Amino acid sequence: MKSILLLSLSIVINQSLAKNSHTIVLSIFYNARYLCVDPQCSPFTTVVTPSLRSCQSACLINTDCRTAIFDQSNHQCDLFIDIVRQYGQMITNENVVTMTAIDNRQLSAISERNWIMNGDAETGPCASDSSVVSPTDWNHNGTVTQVYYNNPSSSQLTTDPGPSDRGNCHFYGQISSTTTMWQKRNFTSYFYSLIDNLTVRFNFSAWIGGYSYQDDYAQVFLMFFNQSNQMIGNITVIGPVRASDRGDITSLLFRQANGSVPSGTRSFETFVQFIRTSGTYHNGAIDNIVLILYK
Ligand SMILES: *[C@@H]1O[C@H](CO)[C@@H](O)[C@H](O)[C@H]1NC(C)=O
Ligand SMILES: *[C@@H]1O[C@H](CO)[C@@H](O)[C@H](O)[C@H]1NC(C)=O
Ligand SMILES: *[C@@H]1O[C@H](CO)[C@@H](O)[C@H](O)[C@H]1NC(C)=O
Ligand SMILES: *[C@@H]1O[C@H](CO)[C@@H](O)[C@H](O)[C@H]1NC(C)=O
Ligand SMILES: *[C@@H]1O[C@H](CO)[C@@H](O)[C@H](O)[C@H]1NC(C)=O
Ligand SMILES: *[C@@H]1O[C@H](CO)[C@@H](O)[C@H](O)[C@H]1NC(C)=O
Ligand SMILES: *[C@@H]1O[C@H](CO)[C@@H](O)[C@H](O)[C@H]1NC(C)=O
Ligand SMILES: [Ca+2]
Ligand SMILES: [Ca+2]
Repeated sequence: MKSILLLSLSIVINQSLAKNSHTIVLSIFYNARYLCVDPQCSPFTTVVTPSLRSCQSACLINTDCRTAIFDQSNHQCDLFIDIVRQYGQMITNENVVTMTAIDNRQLSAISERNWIMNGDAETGPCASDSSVVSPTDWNHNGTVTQVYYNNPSSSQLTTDPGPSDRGNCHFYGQISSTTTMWQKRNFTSYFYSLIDNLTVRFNFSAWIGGYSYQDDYAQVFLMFFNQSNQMIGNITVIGPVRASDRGDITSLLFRQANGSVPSGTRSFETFVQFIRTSGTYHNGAIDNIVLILYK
């Protein structure tokens, strides 16, 4: 039968990389797999290594590696920038070894993760007709719908100007005159001291647009909250993109904002508003909503 318990902290290696005089403490967890809670997590590097030892080395020589998984059955070695408690947990998994590195190497990026869940409308079902399909991972009010491109109801075609990585689906208003979707998420404790020392900046972007000369539009708001759930700092708005901005052409245009994450921030909310001004269908549309933290 499969083992049930995590054999925690079986080995601790102190390894000094003389060249950079760094101390790296590597903890090795047998029969354990790092599982990221965010569906968008993926390893930044996957290699096939002959042994556990060579997977360890691959992590140690890579400045950005903080977690590595070695699968003893197929020798796959996945390197992650994530620190386990930032985004995930350990689960029991026979024949898999997870290594976590604690070291004083400077990460080149805080996190290249998009903090918005399903910002690209690719998670969960999409409407293939004029029905309402509420967006996955978002709270919503009204008919806001996750819809396939090339659906006549939303009018956005994959051949219209827009993101090159648009995938299969996007969000649109569907039929309500005003409809909204929003999500509130906590940052993980790993970021608290960085944020409090004002070293963290954010990059917030989306592709926003609509249909032809119709002025149905969308805009996105970003708000930060502190420990007592009070809003702090400024509200960041991207959009709206009006028909005149699009030259009356059906399209999605790139919009972005950046700034510093206010000291004391513990969570954020992204709020998307769709306003209809023309016709029955609400053609305000949006895709690829991204929030990235960086130094
Ligand atoms: C939902 O939208 C309607 C119409 O715009 C508004 O009256 C209502 O307050 C909204 N409800 C919530 C929970 O936002
Ligand atoms: C976010 O943190 C607050 C306060 O610590 C907690 O009450 C809430 O449940 C957390 N939300 C999520 C989605 O984890
Ligand atoms: C942030 O500042 C506090 C107080 O100055 C300090 O104790 C802490 O180590 C700093 N944290 C980081 C990550 O720089
Ligand atoms: C911010 O986002 C834009 C668009 O994705 C990108 O071009 C830019 O490099 C980003 N900046 C940083 C610092 O990540
Ligand atoms: C949160 O922000 C509010 C408003 O600025 C402030 O009154 C409160 O003291 C803050 N709470 C914490 C825990 O920082
Ligand atoms: C809020 O906006 C004002 C005016 O643009 C700016 O001076 C200030 O630095 C911003 N605050 C934060 C926390 O970004
Ligand atoms: C921040 O936003 C400004 C104004 O849109 C833009 O010019 C600049 O390139 C952005 N910086 C980064 C690092 O994305
Ligand atoms: Ca998409
Ligand atoms: Ca319309």
